[in-house]
Order: sequence, then C-alpha cells, then structure tokens
Amino acid sequence: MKIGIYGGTFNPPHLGHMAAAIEVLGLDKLILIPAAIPPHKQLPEATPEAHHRVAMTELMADAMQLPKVVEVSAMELEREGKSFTADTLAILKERYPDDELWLLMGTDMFLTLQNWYQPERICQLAGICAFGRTEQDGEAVFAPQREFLAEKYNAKIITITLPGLVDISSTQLRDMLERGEGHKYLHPAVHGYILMNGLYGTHADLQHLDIPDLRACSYSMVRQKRVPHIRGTEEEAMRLAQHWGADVKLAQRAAILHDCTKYLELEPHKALCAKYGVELDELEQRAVKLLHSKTGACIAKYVFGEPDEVYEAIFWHTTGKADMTLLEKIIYMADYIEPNRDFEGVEEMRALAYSNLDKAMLMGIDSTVEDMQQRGNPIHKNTQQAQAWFREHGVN
Ligand code: DGI
Ligand code: FE
Ligand code: FE
Repeated sequence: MKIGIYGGTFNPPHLGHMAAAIEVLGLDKLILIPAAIPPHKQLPEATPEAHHRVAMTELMADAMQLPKVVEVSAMELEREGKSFTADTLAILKERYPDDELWLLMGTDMFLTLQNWYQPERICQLAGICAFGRTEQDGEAVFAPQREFLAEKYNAKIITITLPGLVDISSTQLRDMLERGEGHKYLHPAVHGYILMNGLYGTHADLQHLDIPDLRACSYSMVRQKRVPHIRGTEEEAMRLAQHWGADVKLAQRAAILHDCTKYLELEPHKALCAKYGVELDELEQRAVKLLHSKTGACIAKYVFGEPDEVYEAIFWHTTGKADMTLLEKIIYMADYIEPNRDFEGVEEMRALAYSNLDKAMLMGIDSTVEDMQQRGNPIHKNTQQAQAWFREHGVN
C-alpha cells in the first residue's frame, strides 16, 4: 500500500492540492495529521484549540469524498510535548511495516528539510513528495534541493508542480477571515464551522445569516455526502413555494436546515430536546431517525433565529401530521421529491406535487407507511394521523 502523510497546523485547512496528490502519486491512503506545536514556529495568535483544528480537518477530509482513503489522525495531539515528524513517521512505520510511506509537503518545507529534526531518519522512513503551489516553484527551485537531499540523505524524492493551485498562505487566509473575506478558499463546511464557532475573529451574527453562510453552517454539521440532498431539497422547496404561493425565502431557509442534525447520536438528540423543552414520546425515545426533525427545528430557531414557521416546517418534515400548513407540506414534499431522489413512482409524485399537493402528500405518507411496515418499523402516531387526515382531504 502507498500511504501519503500530510501534516500541518491546518489553521485553517483550505482548498489545496490533496486530491491531486492522491491521484498523481497513486496513493491508497492519505493520513492528515494536525500538528500540536510545530517545532519550527510558534502558533499564531488566535489559533483555535486543537480540537477545532481536528474537526475542521475532518470536515475537509470528508469533503474529499474518499471515505476509505482519506483519514485524519490526532496522534500528534495525543502525544506529549513537541511532535517531530521523524517520530511520527517512526510510529507510522511500526503501524504499517510493509507499506510505502510518502511524506507530502509544500515548497517551503521542502527547501528547508535539512533543518528539520533528524532529516536523515525522515528520509529513511519515507519518500518525500514536494508540491509546488505556484508555477514559480518549478524545476529551477526544486532541482538543486532534490539533488542535495538525494546525495546527503539518500532520499527518495518526487517533486510535482501543479499550476493553478490555490496560492494563499494560512496567514493571509486568517487575515481575510477576520475581515469577513476569504470564503472562496475554504470548503463551505469548513467555513461554516469557523462561523459557527466564531474562530479567527469572525463575529458572524448567527441569527441573521445570509443564504450562503446559512448553507455553510448547515453543511458543517452533516456528512458531506448528504449535501447534494440538502441542496436538492432547497431547490425543490423554492420551486414548490413559488408554484403554490408560499414564502419562497422561508421555504429556502427551512430546506437548508431541515437535516442539519441528521448525524447526531441518540444521546445528543435527547440532550437538545431536553434543553429546548421538546417532549419525546415512548417511540421517539428509542427511534433516533425520528429525532433529527425535532432537533433540527430547535437549531433553526434557537441558534439561527428562524421564525416559528420555519421551526414547524422542519419539526414535521419526517412524520408529517394532521392538518399541515402550506410551508410544512412544501418541506415534507421537497424532501421526498428533490432531484436526487430516485424510487419507483417518484415521477408520478413529482407531477402530483405540482398539480395536487394534498394528493402528493398522501402518496408520500402512504409510501412511508408501507416502507416502515416492510421493514417492521413501528409507525409513529403523527405519521398515522397525517395519513388519516390526507385520506380524507387528499383524495380529490
Ligand atoms: O432525513 P431524510 O433521510 O432526508 O428523510 P426523513 O426526514 O423523511 O427521514 C426518513 C427516515 O425517517 C426514514 O429512516 C424512516 C423514518 N421515519 C419516517 N416516518 C417514520 C419513520 N420511522 C418510524 N419508525 N416511524 C415513522 O412513522
Ligand atoms: Fe430528514
Ligand atoms: Fe431530508
């Protein structure tokens, strides 16, 4: 196996060259290692706590959408004292004795490798792969250093220049963030995490976010594979709201946030419900799938300051209920028929959603009930009540 290792402070992790690295080197695995205190420099002021840097790095790793390939290791943060790359590589070599290790680094690091702690040991443990960030980092810069390291340490070296790479330093990026800029250099989920946690001097007013920032925050809370579904639901909800004369902005905001707590475990869900006074019945106490609509509604209202209509629309999006408002139906339906959904009968339901919304609702609820029965899952009473209501009202 070919394993790439990329360390750094990830302060913050930004859109770089890691996907390209995997491809160019043919890596089977890439381990991202957030550093504790780098031996060669002091951390800049306002550096977020290590757990934030790990969380942001994990978001970026997840965003690369290579789940078995990219992983984040907190090994340097768990280790006492300063972390030296040579020691990290030695530990990894023990863990992966039969595999090929490649240490990835940018130009600056590559040009000063001889000044690191135990450079010879580093070069024995791993191949060195240097990435040029700009076109100026081409052969003229790389070649002499490559020869020098090869001769002095018998290093195995690959240098790659990828023109057009994002060329921005973390220092510049942090300054931009403080001024409310620089979003385009970050993955939206990482940006959202920064906003939600007020890192780097961002003082976002979470209660009045514009749409791009609201999206970023929502995406920072979920696995990135869910983002297309959330995006699709947003589009569908806006179309439905336009079509049926509902508030398009509210539909959009509700859709953006509707699944934001989808990946919480049972206990955090229960804690949020307790915190915001949402009572749970016996089935809800144990059916975790039923809780994200409730906790998502709470986050929308209490963290992001969304109005009650948005709260209710998110609250009822999973089970439905009797006598739903137009916005509630729109979010329920948008979730069901958004463009990424693919199930038997989806085209029929899509057409119905724009010709007879109550009929479409009945079709959706019927199909959920049938699905639950097939899986042997209990039907929630709100689902039952929704079904009964739409049977009465959704037939014509
Ligand atoms: O969050 P999404 O996947 O986009 O969709 P959703 O919010 O409609 O959630 C679907 C999940 O909710 C699915 O796993 C089934 C579950 N669910 C919906 N209604 C009921 C239900 N589970 C039970 N046990 N009872 C219900 O009535
Ligand atoms: Fe949902
Ligand atoms: Fe959903």
